Amino acid sequence: MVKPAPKPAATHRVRGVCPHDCPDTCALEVTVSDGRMLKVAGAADHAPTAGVLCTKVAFYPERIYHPDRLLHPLRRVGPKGPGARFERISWDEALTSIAERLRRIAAESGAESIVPYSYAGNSGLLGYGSMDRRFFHRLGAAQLDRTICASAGAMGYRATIGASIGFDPENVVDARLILLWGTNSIVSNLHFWRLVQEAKRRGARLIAIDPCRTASVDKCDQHIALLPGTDSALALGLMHVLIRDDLLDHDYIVHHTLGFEALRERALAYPPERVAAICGLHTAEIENLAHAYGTTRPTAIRTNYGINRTAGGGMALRTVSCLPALTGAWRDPAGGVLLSTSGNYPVNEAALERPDLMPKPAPRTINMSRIGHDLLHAQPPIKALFVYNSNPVAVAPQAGEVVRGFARDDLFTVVHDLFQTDTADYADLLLPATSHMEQLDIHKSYGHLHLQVNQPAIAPLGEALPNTELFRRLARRMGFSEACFTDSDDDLCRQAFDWDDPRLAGLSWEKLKADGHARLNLPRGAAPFAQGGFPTPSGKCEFSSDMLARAGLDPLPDFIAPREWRQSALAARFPLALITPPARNFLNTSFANSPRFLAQEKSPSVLIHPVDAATRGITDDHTVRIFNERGEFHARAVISDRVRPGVTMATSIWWRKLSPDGRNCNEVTSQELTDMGGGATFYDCLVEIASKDEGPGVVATSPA
Ligand SMILES: Nc1nc2c(c(=O)[nH]1)N[C@H]1C(S)=C(S)[C@@H](COP(=O)(O)OP(=O)(O)OC[C@H]3O[C@@H](n4cnc5c(=O)[nH]c(N)nc54)[C@H](O)[C@@H]3O)O[C@H]1N2
Ligand SMILES: Nc1nc2c(c(=O)[nH]1)N[C@H]1C(S)=C(S)[C@@H](COP(=O)(O)OP(=O)(O)OC[C@H]3O[C@@H](n4cnc5c(=O)[nH]c(N)nc54)[C@H](O)[C@@H]3O)O[C@H]1N2
Ligand code: SF4
Ligand SMILES: [Mo]
Repeated sequence: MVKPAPKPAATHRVRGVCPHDCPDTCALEVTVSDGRMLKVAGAADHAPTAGVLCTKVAFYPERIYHPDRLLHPLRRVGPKGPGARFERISWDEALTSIAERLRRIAAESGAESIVPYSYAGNSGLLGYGSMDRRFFHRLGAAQLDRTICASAGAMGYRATIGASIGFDPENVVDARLILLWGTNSIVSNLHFWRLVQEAKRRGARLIAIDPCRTASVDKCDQHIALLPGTDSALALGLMHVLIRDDLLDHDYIVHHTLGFEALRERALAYPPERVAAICGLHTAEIENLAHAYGTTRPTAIRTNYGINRTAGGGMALRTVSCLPALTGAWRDPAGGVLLSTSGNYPVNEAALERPDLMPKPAPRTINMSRIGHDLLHAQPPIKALFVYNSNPVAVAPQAGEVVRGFARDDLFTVVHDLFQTDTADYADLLLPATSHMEQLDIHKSYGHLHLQVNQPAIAPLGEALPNTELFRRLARRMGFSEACFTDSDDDLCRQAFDWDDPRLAGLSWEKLKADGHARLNLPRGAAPFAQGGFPTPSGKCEFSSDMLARAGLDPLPDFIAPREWRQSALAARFPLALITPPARNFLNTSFANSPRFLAQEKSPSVLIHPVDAATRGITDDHTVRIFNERGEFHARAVISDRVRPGVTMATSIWWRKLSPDGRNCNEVTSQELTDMGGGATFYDCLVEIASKDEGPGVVATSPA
């Protein structure tokens, strides 16, 4: 008798959302069979995703079922740091010992000596900040100022435009001129790039403004390779020419802007010759760019956070975002500027995070971009650190100090993650986190205008818990009896938005849950500020800002030079400007422990211009030392004219322990802050590079 062939296991599809800190917020279709995730595809019915994923997430089952996933709570045995060993414990033991330690530390040193440390490793509204915030607020822990990425640019942009709102990215296909200003879209905003390509097919001209000739720049019509941190000078130079040659929309300026006369005076102090010298450009590049910008319609500027990582990062976004109001580019649906779309969503943060649970007066605030410094020097001292959604030992600036801070024997550290990251090596207790495939969440986006629901596709692996459930359980252990600590994830999703807001008309949590995604109720093909109506205090585009004046800052746009260049003695010793933007195959440190993507990126590398390499005797593909007063890391030299002389570029963010020298680029970055928003200044970093004389560069060790 012939045995019947085994029936193929039934498969089904679950709707998910990519949780990574990426503007695209793709809608996922997860194929599941027998409780196991088989594959992930981009949802075809979600316009921004259009059925396409980046390569990182297209191989998502490899991340979810990575052999190194943490599956059980662990307690460290032996010393902190690389090579740390852990033993398995039960959740009951883990929660009991965390609750005991936190209670004791709060009693002895005050709850303010406990610091939560999290960022956007999970960008869902529940995963990013909900039950965790309630927990730390109720505990009276220090507040965390989440400045590591976007706070400077967001504040500069808000001072001008009023909120993180710009042109609707879907409209960009109709632009005639697109400025890609400090954004490598192919790497970090792939789905916007698709729209830019469509615009190009329809005849748009693309101009990239970037110190490096990136993969995206290769596909543009023109490249303006300015020096890093000089964007506001370039924008002022463009304004100068627009004003001098009267390429202005006077009617728009009169009705919809504030402070033009003062801006005019400021811009007239930035003639193209002066700007060319600051930016390292030719005068003609500035003149021609201004003329193209002032005479083409529609004109769109896509900018990103790459330009907010030097001392004047806030001013950079502020100054660039003044441009469309001068030429009236906002009148066109495909015109204006876009930094982020996140300000379009009526998120109910107060309901999600419950700041009302905080004691009064409110506990102190710790700036996450200075965690190294504060672990070593804050007063009163930090006694406990609770890390989730972030990998500070690898991502925070001036890693030497960060590592010394984390290594403190008297510091109690809890880390909740999917993997044993560089940070996890310093944990007293290491807790397993579920992936997004294993939990419910609701999403806004910072690169499009849709709301989305992430449904759990599979059961939690091992004993992993979502952030929400971890803090729900901890709250119970701590005896927090407020009703909000029993809210389910479904309750939290319902609380996440103000459903009565007109932008959500016709939507409810139930309907969104059934449909999977929906566009905000904003008119399609519209221009947000065609008739003015900026969400600023004056309702106008504010060339002059009272908000900034009140904060003791210059109310007008200006050029703020990178901090380290201003110090000529420093610049003489460390003459190269290092920028460390995202690598294509990593997402910050996520995916940087994947054998597939490590193989793609090969090894930490640094781009050096042939002239700079020759004067230093550096040969291609050999290991070099990149160093300054803060520290040193090693990378493979790639000699290339993709960077200009004086500028070097090393893509980020490698895990330290998976790098040949056990360090990464944040050894040399600085903990100084930006002009606005207390932001990190990763790209305000002077270094020197020397040959390491070790033969060809070493390829990174693969974890699996
Ligand atoms: N593949 C991938 N995608 C990512 C990330 C990742 O790590 N990998 N990270 C995500 C995160 S957290 C963020 S915040 C976003 C956005 O992250 P951003 O940091 O904005 O990254 P990019 O859009 O790549 O833009 C950086 C570009 O700006 C250029 N640049 C650097 N300094 C300057 C400057 O002073 N002026 C100008 N004009 N250009 C400059 C760099 O050369 C680079 O090409 O990307 C997200 N997407
Ligand atoms: N030199 C240099 N440094 C930089 C940058 C740069 O351009 N150059 N970029 C900066 C920027 S823009 C950013 S945003 C930061 C990013 O820094 P991080 O936010 O630290 O980076 P990620 O790798 O996105 O996420 C960190 C961790 O969150 C974990 N995680 C994911 N989902 C969950 C979850 O649901 N629960 C828990 N508990 N953990 C989860 C991941 O496994 C990962 O280990 O780095 C900054 N550092
Ligand atoms: S990382 Fe970005 S492009 Fe890739 S799937 Fe996620 S949202 Fe989409
Ligand atoms: Mo970021």
